[in-house]
Amino acid sequence: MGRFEYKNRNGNARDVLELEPLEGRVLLSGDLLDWTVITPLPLGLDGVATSVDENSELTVLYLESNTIEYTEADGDIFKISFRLPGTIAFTTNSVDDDGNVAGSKIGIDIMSPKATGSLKITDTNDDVGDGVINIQWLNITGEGFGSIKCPGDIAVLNAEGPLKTIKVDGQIDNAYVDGAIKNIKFYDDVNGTNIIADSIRNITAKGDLNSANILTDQGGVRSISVKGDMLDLDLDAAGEVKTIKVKGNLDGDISVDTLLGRVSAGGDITGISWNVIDDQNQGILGKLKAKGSITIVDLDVQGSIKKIVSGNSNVNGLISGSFSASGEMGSVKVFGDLDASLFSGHMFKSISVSQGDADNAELFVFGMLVDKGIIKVK
Ligand SMILES: [Ca+2]
Ligand SMILES: [Ca+2]
Repeated sequence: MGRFEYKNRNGNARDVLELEPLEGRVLLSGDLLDWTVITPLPLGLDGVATSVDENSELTVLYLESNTIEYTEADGDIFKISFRLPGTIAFTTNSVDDDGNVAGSKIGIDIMSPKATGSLKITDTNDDVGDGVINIQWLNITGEGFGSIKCPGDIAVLNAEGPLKTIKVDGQIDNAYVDGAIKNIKFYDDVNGTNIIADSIRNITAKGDLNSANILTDQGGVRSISVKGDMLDLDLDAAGEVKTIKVKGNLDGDISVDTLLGRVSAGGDITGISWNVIDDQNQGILGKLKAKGSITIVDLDVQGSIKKIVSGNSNVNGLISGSFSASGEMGSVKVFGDLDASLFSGHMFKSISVSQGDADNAELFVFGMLVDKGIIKVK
C-alpha cells in the first residue's frame, strides 16, 4: 500500500499521518494509493524555487530551477520547463534514489494566478524511448494559462480559465476548459478526443482528426483545418462556425447556432444530421463543397443555404440525402448525379447538374413537391 506524502507551501515537512496541514496546500491522489505525491515549493518572483529539503523521510521534490527532468519507464528523458507566475506540482508513480522524477505516469498541477505562462516538454534524446510522454492529467487552476507544448498524450486536461495555445504531438483524450481556447494544434493523427470549452478560435490537425467530440457551450469555433480525414465528428457549437476545411474525407454530425460559414473537403462529405439553428430563420449555411460526393441524411438550416457544390469537371460527385432551408436555397451545382430531396421555404435560385442526371431528385417549396424543370441538366 502506498501513502500520501506532502509538503506545506512554507516548506516545512509535516508528519505523513497528519492530513490537515496548518497552512498551505496538500496534493492527494486519493484513488491511486501507490502513487507518490510530489509537491514542490511555490516559485519565487524569478520563477525559481529555492530549496531542497533533505531532512524528511518523505519523498518530496523541491524544484531547484524552473526545469525538471522526468524519466519515463521506457527510457525517455523529458525536460519539463515552465514559465509562469504561480506554482507547479508533479505527481508520479516513481521517484528514483536521487530524488528525480521518474515513472510511467505523471500528473501535473498548475496553480496560475494570471492567464499567462507556458509549459514546454521536450524529449532530450531521440535514441531512447518512443518519444511519447504519457501525462495522466494536466490541471490548471486559476485565471487561465498561456501555452502548452507536449510531445505525447494527455489523458485529461482541466483548466479553470482560458488557454492560449495547446500543441500536442499525440492526442488529448479529454479537455475541459472553462474559458476560451485560442489555438489547439495536433501534429499527429488523432483518434478519439473530447474537447469542451466556452469557445475555440482555431483547431488544426496535421494528420487525421477522427472521432472528435467538440462542444463549445458559450460561443462558436472560428476555424477547423485538417490535413487528413475528419471522420466520426460530433461538433456542437453554441455559436458560429466559420470555416471547416478538410483535405481528405469529412464525416460526422454538426450542429451550430446561426452560421456555418464554409465547409469543404478534398474527398467526400457524409453525415446523418447537420443543423444550423436560428429561431428567427436568419441562419446561414454559406458554402458546402466536396471534391467528391455529398451524402447527408438530413441537413436542416433555419435560414438560407447559399451554395452547395459536389465534384468538379474532373471528378464525379453526387449529392444525396435531404437538404432543407427554411429560406432561400441559393446555388446547387452537381458534377454527377443529383439524387437528393431539396427543400426551400422560399425559392431555388439555381440548380445545375453536369456529368450526371437528376432522375432521382425531388424539389419541394413550402413543403409542396414542385416541377423539376428548373434544374439545368447539361
Ligand atoms: Ca526519447
Ligand atoms: Ca515514452
